[in-house]
Amino acid sequence: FQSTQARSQAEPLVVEGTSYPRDEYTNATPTILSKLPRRLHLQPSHPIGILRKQIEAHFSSFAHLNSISPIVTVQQNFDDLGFPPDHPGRALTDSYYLNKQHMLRTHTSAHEVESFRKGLDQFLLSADVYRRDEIDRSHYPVFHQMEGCNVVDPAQGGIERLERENAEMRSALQRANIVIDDPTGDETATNPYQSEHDPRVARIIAEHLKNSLNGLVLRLFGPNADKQGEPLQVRWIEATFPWTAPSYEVEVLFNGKWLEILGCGVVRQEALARSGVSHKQGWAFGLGLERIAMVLFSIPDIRLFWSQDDRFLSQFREGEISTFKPYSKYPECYKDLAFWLPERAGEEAVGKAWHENDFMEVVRDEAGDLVEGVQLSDPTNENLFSSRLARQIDEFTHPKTKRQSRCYRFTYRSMDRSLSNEEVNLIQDRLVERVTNEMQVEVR
Ligand code: FA5
Ligand code: MG
Repeated sequence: FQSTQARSQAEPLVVEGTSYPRDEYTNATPTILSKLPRRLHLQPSHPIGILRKQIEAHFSSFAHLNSISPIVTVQQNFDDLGFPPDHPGRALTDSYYLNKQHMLRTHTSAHEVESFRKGLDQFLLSADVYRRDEIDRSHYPVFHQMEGCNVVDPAQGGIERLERENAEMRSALQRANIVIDDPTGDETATNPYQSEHDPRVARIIAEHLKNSLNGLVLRLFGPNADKQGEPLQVRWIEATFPWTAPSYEVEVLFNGKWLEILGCGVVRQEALARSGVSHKQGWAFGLGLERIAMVLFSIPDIRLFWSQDDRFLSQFREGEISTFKPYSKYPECYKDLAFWLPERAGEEAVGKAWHENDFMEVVRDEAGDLVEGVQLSDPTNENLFSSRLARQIDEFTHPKTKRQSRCYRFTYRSMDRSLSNEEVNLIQDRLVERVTNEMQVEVR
């Protein structure tokens, strides 16, 4: 953005007492940086803190790390984990950078290598993570993840220990009211064991990972399944992460919907070697705390986690999973905005000049949590809002000039109070001004 560049040579960015010289990568906004001190996962009677403690109780023999700064190097977040240089996650449109070297972590895996290097073998690490994204009821640019890692030294009887624990966990799961659909079973052509692993050992580690996580899912979701007398349903899906092989995702059926709760896998020996512990082997997972908390506490909107309204906060008690009772919803207010995208020579240039996430960032910066959703819309057909189909209609290209037009509908609503039309107009006016000045679009 021009405004960021204009400031670039001036004062450095000061975050949590450290200063970071700005450069062409700097894209972390004040709105985003204002979330850093909140530390929701450390609050004992906040749903995110309550859920964290429940999972820690399940992995009680693990070390529990909870106060690691969200500012990491690009090396920690991507390079150490083997992300290729052209991985889309690295793009300025997807991640928040303080500068070329420093960023807000996009996942808790950013701390795996340094933790292994410190000699940590079994640990849970919970933290706030930051990603540039769309705006809706289940996406927010800050959320919380928990990393879980378990590595052992085969020369110290580590594999035999995993085998003993597998036998215990297997029989506990057999007695439980759970149906596990796992077509990922042994290695497959598309999800193979690592070539440097003995297949017997790789199988033991993968089974230990699966038993541990099936047990966790049972502990978190099981009581709800019991109430209805129906078994809890879990399914395992093949996945890919640059630092694990084989890799999986886990989904849980809850209220008739499959919910993706985590990604995981057997840690690649390259990552362990980078940590100076190439003699160890083991597994890692990363789960999303909001996704699980929304379901367990019946919280309908991800923005509520950030509410400081007593009607939200007073509903939760340390150590208790309770059902959230929505308080009166304040009325919503719609605003439409249509504009032409900047004109560029080639199509490639257009793609580079305009990215929707940049637009969303300006929206978040001006409207903060008052905006509930922003959707491409067709002003002539109300029913198309929030549908992916709407994109085809609302990305209109002028047949002669080839200019592209966009129409967005903004839904404004406060979680805590009634918004006046004047207040919303003021926000919308500022927003239009910034979009016009900074993104070279022409409002229609
Ligand atoms: C990861 O972030 C990997 N670091 C997970 C991992 C760890 C893999 C260790 C292997 C070993 P992913 O981007 O899929 O993967 O996110 C993991 C979980 O975070 C998801 O399953 C989901 O529960 C949660 N999550 C991801 N994006 C969002 C979002 N925008 N809002 C809320 N939760 C999210
Ligand atoms: Mg995923």
